[in-house]
Amino acid sequence: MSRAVLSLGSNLDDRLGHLQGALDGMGAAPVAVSPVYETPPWGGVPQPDYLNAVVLVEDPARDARGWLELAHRLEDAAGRTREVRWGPRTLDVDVVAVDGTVSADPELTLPHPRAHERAFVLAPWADLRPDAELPGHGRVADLAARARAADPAAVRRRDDLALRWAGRQ
Ligand code: A4P
Ligand code: MG
Repeated sequence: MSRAVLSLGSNLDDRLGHLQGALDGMGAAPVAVSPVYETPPWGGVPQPDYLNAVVLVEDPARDARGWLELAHRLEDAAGRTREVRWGPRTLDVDVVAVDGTVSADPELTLPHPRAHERAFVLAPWADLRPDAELPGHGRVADLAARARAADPAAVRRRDDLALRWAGRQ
């Protein structure tokens, strides 16, 4: 059984629609879907605010590389283009963690090298699994609290927006 944590982000066009399209494209893999957060852009490139969410997925047939392939397929389906690193995008799907895997491979670094400092990943993940561990960094709820304390404006939960999902929570 392979379990992964996927981070979804969008800051162009129909942002919620892009997140919903990604979730729908995951088929039966999602086992938990986070609330949606509005987040100012991280990384210094001027661009619109993002909507971000986290999805926990399981699929016995997918290894770590298989989750990255799914991420890229979902980004392509949303018409994602790559012009500027950390620039605006219709859809970003990052593989945050796969089981307890640790890897420095630049094609698929695990856990995601910037996840531990990103409130837009940690806050939605902590809503779902506060006691989860980000390998090498600690408990997700503690990391989320630290990131939010460092920048209280980094995430704002949008309870007026929600991803539609028929599975169990
Ligand atoms: N790659 C390596 N490890 C991973 C991983 N764990 N998950 C490689 C996904 N990809 C991984 O990605 C560049 C390369 O990273 C890929 O070839 C992949 O094999 P990319 O998607 O082509 O480019 P990118 O997304 O612009 O670059 P990067 O460095 O992945 O950016 P991030 O870290 O994804 O940041 N601000 C807010 N508020 N919310 C956001 O969602 N997202 C970004 C993108 C910037 N600022 C943001 C947000
Ligand atoms: Mg990315």
